[in-house]
Order: sequence, then structure tokens, then C-alpha cells
Amino acid sequence: MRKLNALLLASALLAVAASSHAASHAGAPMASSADMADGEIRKVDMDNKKITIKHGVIKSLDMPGMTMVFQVKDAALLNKVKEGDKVRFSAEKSGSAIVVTDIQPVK
Ligand SMILES: [Cu+2]
Repeated sequence: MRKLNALLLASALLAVAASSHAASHAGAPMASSADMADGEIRKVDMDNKKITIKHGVIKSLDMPGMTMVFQVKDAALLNKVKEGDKVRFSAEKSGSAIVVTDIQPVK
């Protein structure tokens, strides 16, 4: 009986250790997802390397939600999304323009 109690205690401790480990990861998500804003693609303009996104709050840019045109850092980013897609994206200021630096469709 004593052996069983020790076993139960050990597995309980393991469970606590595992969950606090998971919690600490959840509390410090990777920058790639934490800094991303929500949006929905309105228009993809391959020729001009521009994309129109109806976006939510962008904390890193101190911007409220709106629909606006972004430039893209790399034209290849435009191949990852299409009109109507829900996306998560990162954007940064570059001179007077706001440039999308990463974008990914949300399933
Ligand atoms: Cu905006």
C-alpha cells in the first residue's frame, strides 16, 4: 500500500510539473504569433506588391482596426494568400509606408 501511495504521489507531481511547463510556454508565446494582427484579405495586387487588408488592432503600430493598403516586403508573401482569406500578419513602419513582413492564412 505504501508503495502504491508513493507511485500515486510521483505521478501527481509529474502531472503538475507537466502542466506548469505547458503554462509557462503559453505565457510566453513566440514572437511570431504574439506580434501578429488579425485580418481579412480584401485585395491582392501582385503588380504593385500591395495588399488590402481589413485588419484588427495592430499593437506594434498602435493602430486601431481598419481597412487599408499595405506594401509587402517580399512579393512571395502575396502567393500565400488570396482575396477573402482570414489571416494573421506582421507589419512594420518603413518610412511613410507600412510594410507587411509576414502573413499566413488562418484555418
Ligand atoms: Cu491600418
